[in-house]
Amino acid sequence: MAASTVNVENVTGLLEEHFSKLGFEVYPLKVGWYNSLLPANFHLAYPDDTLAVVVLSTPSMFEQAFLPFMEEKGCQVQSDPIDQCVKHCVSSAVSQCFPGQPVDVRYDYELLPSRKPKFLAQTAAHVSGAAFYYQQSDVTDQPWEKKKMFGVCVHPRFGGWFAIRALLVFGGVMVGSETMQPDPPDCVPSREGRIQLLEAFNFRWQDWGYRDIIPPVQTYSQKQKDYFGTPPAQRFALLKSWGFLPEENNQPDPTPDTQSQMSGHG
Ligand code: B12
Repeated sequence: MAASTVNVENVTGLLEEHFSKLGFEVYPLKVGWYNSLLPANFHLAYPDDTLAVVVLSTPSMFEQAFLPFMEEKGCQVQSDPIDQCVKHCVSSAVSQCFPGQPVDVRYDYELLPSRKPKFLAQTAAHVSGAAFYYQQSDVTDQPWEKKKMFGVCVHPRFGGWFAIRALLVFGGVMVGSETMQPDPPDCVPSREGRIQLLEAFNFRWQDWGYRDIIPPVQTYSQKQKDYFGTPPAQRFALLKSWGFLPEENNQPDPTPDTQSQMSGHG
């Protein structure tokens, strides 16, 4: 597609068409909406009106994209299989939908040399209107004294049963100034609900209760729960037991501390 004909509607339209059968959702945003909330060291170095698109995985990504990916490419997978699958899906979408066009693709698991994430997934999801980002500061009269509580996004349809996978920045594609920033649906409006959400996410995230803070239209299948419930280091063994990887497949090298905690974000 020629750069001059590219606009927000056809970028999101093409991506939606490509991704809809793979269990991903896409939401457009302006770089300026994102940068205006962040300190300079997190800014995306593009003009404020530049188009970006945040990509989420929904519960059906596992069956619609991941299992078929493992079936086809499983033998070649060396690092985190979900990350590799997402990368494969996003890079094929970009090269098929926008051949020859420069698109800056950033994945949730990628770090800058400074060890900071390449983009803040939750802030991007919030400003695109995809999922409200509930932070400590959204609770009045906080009960936690000085403790730092990590924030969590809630999707209006999937609750916590989704992940934020990538940000695509379309340098040179500008969003019209008439486009208003959408407010994400505030699905957890009460103080009590927000306390419950943040405590479940920070203290009991392993039991996944935070994901059901609102009734979701769909959750992860039992197979997907088994996968994400398995520690990352043991997932290759689980995939082998499902018949995906050849017995002789080498395990990847153990990853350094923060990386190994972060990989396998489901
Ligand atoms: C590092 C990281 C971790 C670290 C540290 C956690 C943290 N939040 O810092 C560790 C390893 C502990 C971790 C753990 C988990 N993580 Co984690 N993690 C990340 C990662 C890679 C970066 C987060 C980060 O460093 N943020 C930096 C801090 C400074 O950002 P911040 O607190 O949001 O602060 C900014 C905002 O406040 C903003 N801001 C200021 N004012 C305003 C106003 C508004 C309105 C807004 C919107 C923003 C805003 O400015 C601040 C920066 O200056 C993200 C993916 C990504 N690329 O973003 C996933 C991510 C946050 N993790 C995620 C998950 C699910 C988990 C786990 C449950 C693990 C799992 N297996 O799934 C656990 C649970 C957390 C816990 N209880 O400990 C999900 C959260 C999904 C969601 N629904 O929100 C993410 C988004 C990954 C994903 N692919 O979806 N994680």
